Amino acid sequence: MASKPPAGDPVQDAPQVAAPQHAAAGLPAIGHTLRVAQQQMGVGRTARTLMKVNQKDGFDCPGCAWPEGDKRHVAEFCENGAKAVAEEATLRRVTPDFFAAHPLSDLANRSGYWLGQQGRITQPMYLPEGAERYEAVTWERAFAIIAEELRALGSPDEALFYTSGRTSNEAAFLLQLFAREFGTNNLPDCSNMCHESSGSALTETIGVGKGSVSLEDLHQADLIIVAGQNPGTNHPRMLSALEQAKASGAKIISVNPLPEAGLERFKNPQTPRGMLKGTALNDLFLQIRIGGDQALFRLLNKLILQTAGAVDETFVREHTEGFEDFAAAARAADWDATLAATGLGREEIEQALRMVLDSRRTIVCWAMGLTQHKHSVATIREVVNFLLLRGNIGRPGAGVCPVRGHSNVQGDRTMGIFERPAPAFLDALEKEFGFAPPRHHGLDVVRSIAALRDGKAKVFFAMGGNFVAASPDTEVTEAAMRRARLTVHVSTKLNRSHAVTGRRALILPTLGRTDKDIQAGRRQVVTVEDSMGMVHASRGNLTPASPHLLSEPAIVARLARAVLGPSSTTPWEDFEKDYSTIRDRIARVVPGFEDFNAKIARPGGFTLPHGPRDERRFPTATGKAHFTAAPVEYPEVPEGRLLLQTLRSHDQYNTTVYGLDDRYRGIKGGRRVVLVNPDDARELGLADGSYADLVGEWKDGVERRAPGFRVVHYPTARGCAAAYYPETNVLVPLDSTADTSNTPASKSVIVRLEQSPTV
Ligand SMILES: Nc1nc2c(c(=O)[nH]1)N[C@H]1C(S)=C(S)[C@@H](COP(=O)(O)OP(=O)(O)OC[C@H]3O[C@@H](n4cnc5c(=O)[nH]c(N)nc54)[C@H](O)[C@@H]3O)O[C@H]1N2
Ligand SMILES: Nc1nc2c(c(=O)[nH]1)N[C@H]1C(S)=C(S)[C@@H](COP(=O)(O)OP(=O)(O)OC[C@H]3O[C@@H](n4cnc5c(=O)[nH]c(N)nc54)[C@H](O)[C@@H]3O)O[C@H]1N2
Ligand SMILES: [Mo]
Repeated sequence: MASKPPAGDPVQDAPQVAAPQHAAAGLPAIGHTLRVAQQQMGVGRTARTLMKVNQKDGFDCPGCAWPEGDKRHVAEFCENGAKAVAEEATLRRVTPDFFAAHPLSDLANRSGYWLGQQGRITQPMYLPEGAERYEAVTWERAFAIIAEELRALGSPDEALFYTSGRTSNEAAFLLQLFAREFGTNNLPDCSNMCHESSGSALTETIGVGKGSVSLEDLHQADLIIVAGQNPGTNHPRMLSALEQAKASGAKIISVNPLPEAGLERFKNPQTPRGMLKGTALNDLFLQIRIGGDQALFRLLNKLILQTAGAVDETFVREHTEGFEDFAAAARAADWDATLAATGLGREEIEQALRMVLDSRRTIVCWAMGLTQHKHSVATIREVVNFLLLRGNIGRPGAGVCPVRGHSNVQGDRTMGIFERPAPAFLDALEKEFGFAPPRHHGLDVVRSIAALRDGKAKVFFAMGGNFVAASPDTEVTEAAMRRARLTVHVSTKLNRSHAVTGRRALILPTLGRTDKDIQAGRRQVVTVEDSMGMVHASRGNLTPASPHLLSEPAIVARLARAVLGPSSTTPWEDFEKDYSTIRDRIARVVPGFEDFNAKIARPGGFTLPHGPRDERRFPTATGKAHFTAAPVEYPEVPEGRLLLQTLRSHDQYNTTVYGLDDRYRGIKGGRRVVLVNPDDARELGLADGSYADLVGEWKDGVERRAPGFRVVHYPTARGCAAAYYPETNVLVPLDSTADTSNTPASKSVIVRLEQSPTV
């Protein structure tokens, strides 16, 4: 039997601390996986479900966007993928009785962990203006309420349509189509807080905002640099790829302020050797200061330029431009300034340089450690400079590898979920559907919050996610959300965004990836795109949590009919009945999807074209890849302050908290911890085990405080600290964002630590 959700709340946050671990996966991970899964799903459902994860006839794991290889294991999932599946396939239920027992004021006082543990939502729920409680509502009435509020707006641009990256290609395509037919490009998405900096930097420099490597490339590389990423927790299946690369002789450099266990040693649960000893992954660990990466890559570039024969001159001449300006900037890089920015030693950088020069095929992988800083776009452009210099793009074993987060975040963008759509995309939409899409840009996440705050946006509709908890500046965001006339969430599980609402609110419960989706008597499939541009089908196999759930495509189709009425000539009803008719339209609108339905019938799906990867064709304005020369920046931290990064524990999926442990980092039973270098802690007079308030310091002078964090002396880089998100989002100022991409700078928050009474 599956266990009951936790009864009490607020959750007792009483962290216990042990020494961090030095290896990831292995036997403990398997035991943990099965325990978590059975608690939520029971034994039979656990077996049935886990056997279908990432199989060619199964469903795509709702965890991360790491791709599957062509040869699949019987168990093609990881510990954290299994947790993601268990959260969704849980037998626990949130019914109208639950909402009758828990008024809004009660829900607003619960932790995100408690809310998530209550189970799957079973019926559409409505919170009328001034009401204390959500009440059950029919789908017809729910759509009528949304239609009424949308039609009452002064302009379509007063509505916001948010997407979180689990949404299928089919649902995403319909949502952007509906929003644009309604008349707005206000399509903020989780990408705005995630890999937007990667998209911006890559589009500017190589012409495509996506990664250029495949799994085979990783297996063939001589050198893989993993910068600002914790794959042991967030992309565990990537460790198998790194292991395989090492077996063929690759070297790995990890660049990180924290020594992450997964990068130290990997115990592959699928091989006997892996279970016993495991493989050491890191050949060199560069323990960089937060935000020092641009300076590091700039200096490496200077050193490459100074080495005879190190530059791939043919590639630079034939395929790039901007080399002279870049080279001048790189030559000006200075050892002392770099050592100060990075906190690294000269010998370490020289060792890295030798490894770079010894490698004929180099890949750089990165995630949030590079994308969530003020100078993130400039940092990633410098990574591109680094790869271009030695021709490491568009040939086997080499390239850029931004490792995406949500399982279909890359696909959602391909489908047109973007507040700044390319004119060519809108042209194609106009030609196919015969209406004139709005041409002016819409609002991203940060600008959407400002618009709500300023009363310029009035209806907020979310296709998944947990906007209120995932966004920066929690107090500002929550106050902004409360000003909305209507907030609507299409959700599988309860979260904070259902408790912090506009004047009226709706919760629309939907099918998840694991659920069987039947429309007009026929089983439907949806499709997703992984981090490496592979598109494939996903088929859920579980009986849905309740007969009242609608699929995401069905919700958008019915909403569109309710709002647009007979004036829309789009065949919304057909789309709902048969998703292959949506794919026929995608095939005509989005390049690379020709013969979409035929291509996904092939097991494993197909790979989207990528000019730089496939033929060194760079679709920039000039047809060449661009070297760039931004000034080097790094965060300047005043005396007595620390630079805080807000990151994930091993037991969470973004704002969904699976449990209160962070096994690899030695933390148990609590999340309010702040990891501080022991030398910094001593200088600041903070004993291990004492408690401190984290107080943000930002130019607006507003005090942002996160109280009661247990200080943990931890081997992070000097001057740096780390604490979990979303508890620390209260500290991230809304206007502290990356240049160009406008991504919240949630990895560089200047804080002071104030002793707080022991809690
Ligand atoms: N189990 C699980 N899987 C997930 C998620 C999850 O929450 N749980 N989330 C998904 C999503 S949406 C995403 S975007 C990804 C996130 O995947 P990650 O980016 O791995 O996630 P974070 O926990 O934010 O870790 C950031 C890493 O960057 C390092 N870092 C921080 N600042 C710097 C810096 O300035 N320089 C360098 N070089 N390193 C730095 C941190 O120490 C940490 O190792 O994972 C996806 N997969
Ligand atoms: N401080 C700080 N803030 C951050 C980050 C950080 O590192 N630090 N990371 C940022 C990043 S990288 C990201 S991607 C964002 C994440 O932001 P979001 O994507 O908005 O947040 P999630 O926590 O992933 O959303 C979880 C909710 O999605 C719903 N859900 C789950 N599955 C489905 C489904 O199949 N369909 C539907 N309709 N709903 C579903 C459930 O109701 C669940 O409660 O957070 C960002 N915020
Ligand atoms: Mo993300």
